[in-house]
Amino acid sequence: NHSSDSRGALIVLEGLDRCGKTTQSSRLLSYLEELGHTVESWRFPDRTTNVGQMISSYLANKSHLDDHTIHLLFSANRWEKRSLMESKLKSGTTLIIDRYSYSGVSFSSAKGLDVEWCKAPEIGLLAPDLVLYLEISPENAAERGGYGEERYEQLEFQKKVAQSYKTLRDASWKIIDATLPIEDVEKQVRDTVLNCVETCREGKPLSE
Ligand code: T5A
Ligand code: NA
Repeated sequence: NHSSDSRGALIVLEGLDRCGKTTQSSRLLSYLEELGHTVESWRFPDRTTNVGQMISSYLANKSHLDDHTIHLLFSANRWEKRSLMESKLKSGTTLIIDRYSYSGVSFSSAKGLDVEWCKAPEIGLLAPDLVLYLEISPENAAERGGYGEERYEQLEFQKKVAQSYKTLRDASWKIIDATLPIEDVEKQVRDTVLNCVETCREGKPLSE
């Protein structure tokens, strides 16, 4: 029984490679659907677009790109979804997004690119209402299934990414212990999102 202009929440999952984002976003999607919310799960990179295919080929080590170039492609991939994102949120759909601008900045700055330069192309994208950071040590993540298949899945690099993420934390972040069993991680996620979804429904403004 909420007003017609109530909006959906923009919920982002972040963390090192293999921290469990995909697992948790599909569980969160089912949970919110069961509660009667309109919800979609998205992910970045969105590999279905032309830009996304260039990114996917780069991540699979099938192509090589300058560090600045790939950074801007990741950002462009978010920009190409921005207007759809805004219309979904405004029409009341909650979006659960697997990686967003924080990934863009932390992975590129871990390569040594200037952090302010990395942030610049993200300015004007929609700001998340909640960032769930699935915290796990790089060593622990490396023990999980499928590790090492893509470009950035290397222990020494993931250690640098973890350090960059630490410098990006802000008030929208909630740190989740991602080393626990899947169901326990899920419980922490559930406990955090409901309040956020409610605040957005009640009219918290969307920001950039
Ligand atoms: N990137 C991305 C940038 O550099 N810039 C950007 O702007 C963006 C958006 C691709 C890469 O691109 C970089 C970051 C990445 O290196 P991706 O496709 O999201 O990004 O790649 P990953 O983060 O590696 O995604 P994965 O699907 O590989 O990992 P997830 O989603 O974090 O983990 P998940 O859920 O698939 O789980 C991994 C394994 O662990 C198990 C699962 O069963 C699975 O086998 N698992 C658990 N095991 C024990 N306990 C738990 N609690 C577990 N949860 C899951
Ligand atoms: Na991966």
